[in-house]
Amino acid sequence: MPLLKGATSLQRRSLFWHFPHGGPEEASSVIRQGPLKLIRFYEKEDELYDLSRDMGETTNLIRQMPVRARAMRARLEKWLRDVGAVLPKPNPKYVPVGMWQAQSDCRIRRAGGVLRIEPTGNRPVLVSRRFGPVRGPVTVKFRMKTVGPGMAGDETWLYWSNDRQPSFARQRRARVKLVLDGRFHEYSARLPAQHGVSRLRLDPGRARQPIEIDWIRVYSHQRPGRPVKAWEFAQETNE
Ligand SMILES: [Ca+2]
Repeated sequence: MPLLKGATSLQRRSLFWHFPHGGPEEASSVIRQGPLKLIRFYEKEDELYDLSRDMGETTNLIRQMPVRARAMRARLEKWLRDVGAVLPKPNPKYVPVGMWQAQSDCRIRRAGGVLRIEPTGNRPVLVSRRFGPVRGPVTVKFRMKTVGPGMAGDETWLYWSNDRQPSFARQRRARVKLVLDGRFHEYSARLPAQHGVSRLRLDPGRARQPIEIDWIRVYSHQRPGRPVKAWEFAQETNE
């Protein structure tokens, strides 16, 4: 606790954690100041929570409180330097694409504002990286284009997992019937996620031609209207 012996008595007391493990995806460092908890992830955007109102860490305040978040991030960086923390090394083979990864039978990339899934086998599967948990039930909407009849399976499966149930299993999935006309359509799936959602898996269906996803948005039934999580695939750059 290097802070406790410091003479900066006017400085707000901070607590720190550092988790350099679990792969670059999960590695994080944490600073807590009063009710505020900032999580610095090493391969995705920081998250900020007010634990006095949000013990479940469902509402990321990083955009509402940018000044405070920057100050906490700077304080955390200083602490990591002071203690000589070992930081996770980026894996050069790991190329995040809008926070989604190909898990099997496909390659994915961003192109022209969409996530393009190029099947390399019969059962393409992609998974999101972990995100701040969203309380269930949720509705996931996505805009997707698949190829014509005869060329693709006519259903997509959406799986969810959470910290209590980290694996993807048949008990935690929803089926979406597809329109196979080679055009974009909006689809919607209700996930009765009792213990929340912190990761998604999408099995877009059997296809020999590329499938395109324009966006994926997650809506909490507790706060309908605006998505609580969204991937727009708008930028060509990696995260
Ligand atoms: Ca898009």
